[in-house]
Amino acid sequence: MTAATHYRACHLCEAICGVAIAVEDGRITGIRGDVEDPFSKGHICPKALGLQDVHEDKDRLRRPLRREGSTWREVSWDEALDEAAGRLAEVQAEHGRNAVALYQGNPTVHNYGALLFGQLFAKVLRSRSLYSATSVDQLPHMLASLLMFGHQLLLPVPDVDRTDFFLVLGANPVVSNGSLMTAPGIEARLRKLKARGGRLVVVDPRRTETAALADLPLPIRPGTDALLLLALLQVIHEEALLTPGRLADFTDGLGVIADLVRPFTPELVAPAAGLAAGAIRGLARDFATAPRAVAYGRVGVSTQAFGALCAWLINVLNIVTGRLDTAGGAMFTRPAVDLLALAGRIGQRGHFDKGRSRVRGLPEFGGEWPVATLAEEIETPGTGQVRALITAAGNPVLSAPNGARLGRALAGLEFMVAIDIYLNETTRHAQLILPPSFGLEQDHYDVVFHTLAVRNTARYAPALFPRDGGARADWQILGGLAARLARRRGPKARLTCALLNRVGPRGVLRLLLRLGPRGLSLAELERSPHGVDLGPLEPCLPERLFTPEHRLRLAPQRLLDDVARLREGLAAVPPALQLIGRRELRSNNSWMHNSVRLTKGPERCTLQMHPDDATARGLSTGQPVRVRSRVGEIVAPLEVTSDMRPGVVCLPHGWGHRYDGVRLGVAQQRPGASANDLTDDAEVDRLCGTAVLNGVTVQVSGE
Ligand SMILES: Nc1nc2c(c(=O)[nH]1)N[C@H]1C(S)=C(S)[C@@H](COP(=O)(O)OP(=O)(O)OC[C@H]3O[C@@H](n4cnc5c(=O)[nH]c(N)nc54)[C@H](O)[C@@H]3O)O[C@H]1N2
Ligand SMILES: Nc1nc2c(c(=O)[nH]1)N[C@H]1C(S)=C(S)[C@@H](COP(=O)(O)OP(=O)(O)OC[C@H]3O[C@@H](n4cnc5c(=O)[nH]c(N)nc54)[C@H](O)[C@@H]3O)O[C@H]1N2
Ligand code: SF4
Ligand SMILES: [Mo]
Repeated sequence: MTAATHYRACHLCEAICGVAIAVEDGRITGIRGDVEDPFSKGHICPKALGLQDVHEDKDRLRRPLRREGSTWREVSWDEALDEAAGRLAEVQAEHGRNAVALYQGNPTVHNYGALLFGQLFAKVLRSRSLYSATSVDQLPHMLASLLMFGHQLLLPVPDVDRTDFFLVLGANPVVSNGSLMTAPGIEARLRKLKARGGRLVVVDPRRTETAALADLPLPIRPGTDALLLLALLQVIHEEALLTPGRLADFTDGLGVIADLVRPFTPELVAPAAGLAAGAIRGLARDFATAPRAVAYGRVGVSTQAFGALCAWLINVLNIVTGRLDTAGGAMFTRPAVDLLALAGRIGQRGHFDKGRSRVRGLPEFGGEWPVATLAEEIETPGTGQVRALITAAGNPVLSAPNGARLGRALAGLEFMVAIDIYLNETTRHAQLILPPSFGLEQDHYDVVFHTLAVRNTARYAPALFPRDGGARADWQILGGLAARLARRRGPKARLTCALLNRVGPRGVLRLLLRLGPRGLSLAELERSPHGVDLGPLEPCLPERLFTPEHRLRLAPQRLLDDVARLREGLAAVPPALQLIGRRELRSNNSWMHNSVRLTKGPERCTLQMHPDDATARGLSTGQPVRVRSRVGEIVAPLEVTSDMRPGVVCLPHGWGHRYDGVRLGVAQQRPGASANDLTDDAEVDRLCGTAVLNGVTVQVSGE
């Protein structure tokens, strides 16, 4: 019998916890937290066990599948890749390059091979029809960084371990384990903040697990955070609490902001935001006068009607109070692989609105269109109509707004290929499914989340298991498709593909580490299986800014202009019920519901509603209720709870495993309903095209 312990970082969420996986005779016998990981110090969440469950899941696909009528046949890798590349090339030859679209989903960013080779594939595809989960997620934060700091990836991270005052808007890190804030064991970090006398304020329409820890929960009306932020800034200006400090030396637009915020008094915004003016005023004073403070916002503020304004104003609040680039404030990392610096050096800093989408005229961001427009791009005839699609690690039927419509659109494609480990709600529409090996069969380095971490660390792990007979990694599939397309493109593309396929992601990583600010070698990391600590975040401005002359742009015109739209909304009568989302600890977007361990217990896909709203409709806990929106309706069991703000109901996303042909035996037994059968693809943040997934108008009645 051979027994060993393998150390790696869990790749399931942004927290990158170190895990210790015990293996005997090629089988996992236990997964626990790696106490020697200098960053996560032994913390894991229940999902870590899901690494084993997904690895061993008999529904997980292991061989390429080709759809033949209503059945699937296993085919060889060469056959599958040749056919996929051939069909994509045909569609492009007949209808133009943009007739083939690519959608890349969330697991891509947790898999450096998929990330690097996804870029290569997109380049060789030469289509402008690119989509990803960014436009249902962090796009507004990236846009704010692009417009203010000159680089879409230069994202500030809240220095939670050193702050005295943590203002959280629209995030639930105790459950999500943090986002755009890699901080394993965040709950313990928040408890430490409080133990050292610090304060936690959580702005959220729901009393979440994070809000439950707060000194001050502020149950805001969905979609009104930008108004709250303007009012906080108004008080700070009116009461002369401005303290930009050394930031003033390289900040443009302080005066513009002073003028902008003047009318937005707490009294003006309080009724719309559903908060007391006194509470807003008090919060502004406390934030501005705390020794160290930081404002931070996530999904609840980015996937709403004014996401870009929120992301911007959070940065503004941090800047005018001198909290940016200072310990305990919002800081930037110096990661061992500094992709953004490398990209910045060759002029790739991101771009916005360099073109408009064909059907609805939504702006591009970073070379991608908002996924809210994908269904209509498939359905609407004309030059540039999308007729074929590649999905890579994405499940947009459950994760994009009006997912049911998107599903119908996918059914009408001429050709679709999915790179995915499951036959699910999205991939069932493909003609070919190319399943990659799962995480434990791949080596791992987090190029993205070390960049967003509250401490500089680095960690590399080799594959735990060999890829079983002939399985391929995401990068090999993407690289294989790219190489086949490249044959039709010309010598330069051919050479690039051949070279990269030869070097592989590991070779690229070795180079990226060497080129990085720490000059690390892969060998050093391999000798440190628990990861290496590279120290706390350190001030780096203005040098790290990518704007001309390294100046902070506090008042970009595009954002200023959008304030008029916000102001119009002030007078609007809010709908009787607004839907928001939630995440829960044992679930990961749409794709971990096939684990018995993670899904057993009480039904999780419930509609939460405040008792007053339930009484008014004669509804009670446990009964199935019908939820309707402009685009669709679902039925879900009701959960009456005073955790909800009156007028707001809450449903998690990622459920709805109800379709024929899906191969998810466990998930299908408790399918739940999809929140994105209610979210509306017509509703986007009009400035940047990000989907409005929170604050959706709905009606609820008994079944
Ligand atoms: N209503 C509502 N909708 C939301 C959100 C919300 O809060 N509310 N959140 C949004 C957010 S933040 C995000 S990031 C998106 C996510 O949107 P998506 O990325 O489209 O969806 P996921 O559910 O993450 O699906 C991941 C897919 O990748 C597959 N997969 C898992 N691991 C691998 C792998 O290693 N390789 C490959 N090739 N495939 C793999 C899974 O089987 C699954 O099909 O959803 C968004 N949608
Ligand atoms: N367990 C688990 N962890 C995850 C995931 C998961 O599915 N499950 N998904 C991962 C992904 S892809 C991401 S992007 C991160 C997301 O990480 P977070 O953003 O921390 O997670 P959410 O739970 O979506 O938090 C959003 C919060 O915004 C609130 N909210 C909704 N509308 C509004 C509003 O208008 N204003 C304000 N102020 N608040 C509002 C919601 O009530 C919710 O509590 O989590 C990651 N981690
Ligand atoms: S918190 Fe995230 S990274 Fe840590 S064990 Fe859970 S899923 Fe994995
Ligand atoms: Mo996300």
